[in-house]
Amino acid sequence: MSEAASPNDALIVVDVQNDFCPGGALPVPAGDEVVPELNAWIAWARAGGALVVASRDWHPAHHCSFEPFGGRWPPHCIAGTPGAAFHPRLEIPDEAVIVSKATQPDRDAYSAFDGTGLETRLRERGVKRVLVGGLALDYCVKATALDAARAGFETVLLRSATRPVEVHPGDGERAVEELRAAGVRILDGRP
Ligand code: VGL
Ligand code: ZN
Repeated sequence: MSEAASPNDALIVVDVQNDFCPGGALPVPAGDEVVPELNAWIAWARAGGALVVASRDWHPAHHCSFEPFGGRWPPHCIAGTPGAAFHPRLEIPDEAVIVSKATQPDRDAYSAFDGTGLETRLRERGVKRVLVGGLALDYCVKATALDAARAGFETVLLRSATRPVEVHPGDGERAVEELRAAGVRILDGRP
């Protein structure tokens, strides 16, 4: 992006947590490769006075999305555990807004907007445009960007700053096409 960031922009860094990176409980292939990309976007956001939001999957130990409790995923991102911590090289500013999601045992939530009050917080700050990257492209990044577009924010997918988990091959590209069809701008590369 050749444009500078502005206070009307928000960068949403979705679920860049140890459990979604190689070695974690639910690893996204090459998920850690988003870290330097997102650090470049965080620097861009800070330089222009944009808001930085970091979401985290923050499950109770008996979450309904976990296989032992009838869900589809191995247990992951249990609140307060090392697996739920942000990747150690992710440079989250002190002033960032941290959004914890899927915190109720009986309900999953992929989008950073789902049950978090994020839309209201963005509106209160006059945010018009949101840029979305992180993990995983075909789940929480997709859901977050779709919600942002539906809420009327100008929405940009940071394609180089996200990776898919691809339970089914091709899910990543399908997610990109779904986002494009919903009016989301797809942006490759760094700022
Ligand atoms: C996610 C699967 C389960 C994600 C969260 O952050 O994309 N995926 N929980
Ligand atoms: Zn989860």
